[in-house]
Amino acid sequence: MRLDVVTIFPEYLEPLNVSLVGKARARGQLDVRVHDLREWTHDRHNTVDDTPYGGGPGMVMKPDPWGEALDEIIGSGADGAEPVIVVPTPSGRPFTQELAVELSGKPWLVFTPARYEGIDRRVIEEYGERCDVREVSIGDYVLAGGEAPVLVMVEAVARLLPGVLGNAASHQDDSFAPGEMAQLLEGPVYTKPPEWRGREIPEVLVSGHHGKIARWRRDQALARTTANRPDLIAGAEAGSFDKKDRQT
Ligand code: 6GU
Repeated sequence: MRLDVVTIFPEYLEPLNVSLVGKARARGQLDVRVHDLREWTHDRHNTVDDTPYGGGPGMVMKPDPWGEALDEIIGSGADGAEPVIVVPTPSGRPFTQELAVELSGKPWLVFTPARYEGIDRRVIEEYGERCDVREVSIGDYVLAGGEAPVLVMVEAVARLLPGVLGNAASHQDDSFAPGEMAQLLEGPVYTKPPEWRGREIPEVLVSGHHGKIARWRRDQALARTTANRPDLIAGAEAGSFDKKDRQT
């Protein structure tokens, strides 16, 4: 998968050299290209923003540098290849595991994190007519720019790529993954030693009884979801609960 990021803070994307994403790059599973938007400015001050038409606080990112950057980057793809353009914005559609899975199936993503009050609307319109453009928010709070959301989205997508996670099964039971535990948060986990500061692990986990362990894990997941995300329980279909699920 190819990933391009256009930003005025390329150094903010340094974490893409580390850990899971960094290793996927080193192995050639990810081709990540971070670009400085100011390379597509032509004035002495490398201006990327200006005052908003209609007045109001803050600054708006000018369309020209974005247009030149995106034309060049999109044009650099293989014959006829078109990226999905992901525009991080608090006004976008929610970034979900479902969207991460969809994006992980695309060959090429271009991220356009903005600072200030966002990008001149005409840029989104223009590329919306040429490519698949997704305006995406990572949650109901406001950040100073889209760079941290790009780190979040790239990590969520990269770990779904074949061969990127050590164990392909390790995202099968993720919170929010489809399947038997769909809509449930993951329960607690334990490792050695069996007793730590007088605290013992739940006995069922060393019982060797796989049915009982599965039942216990599901009850833990239900309890945690009820406490932390009651909206997920309320939104789940009745059919996603079995008769042994304790209803609270
Ligand atoms: Cl994608 N950008 C910004 N600036 N703030 C956000 C966001 C994105 N998602 C949630 N808050």
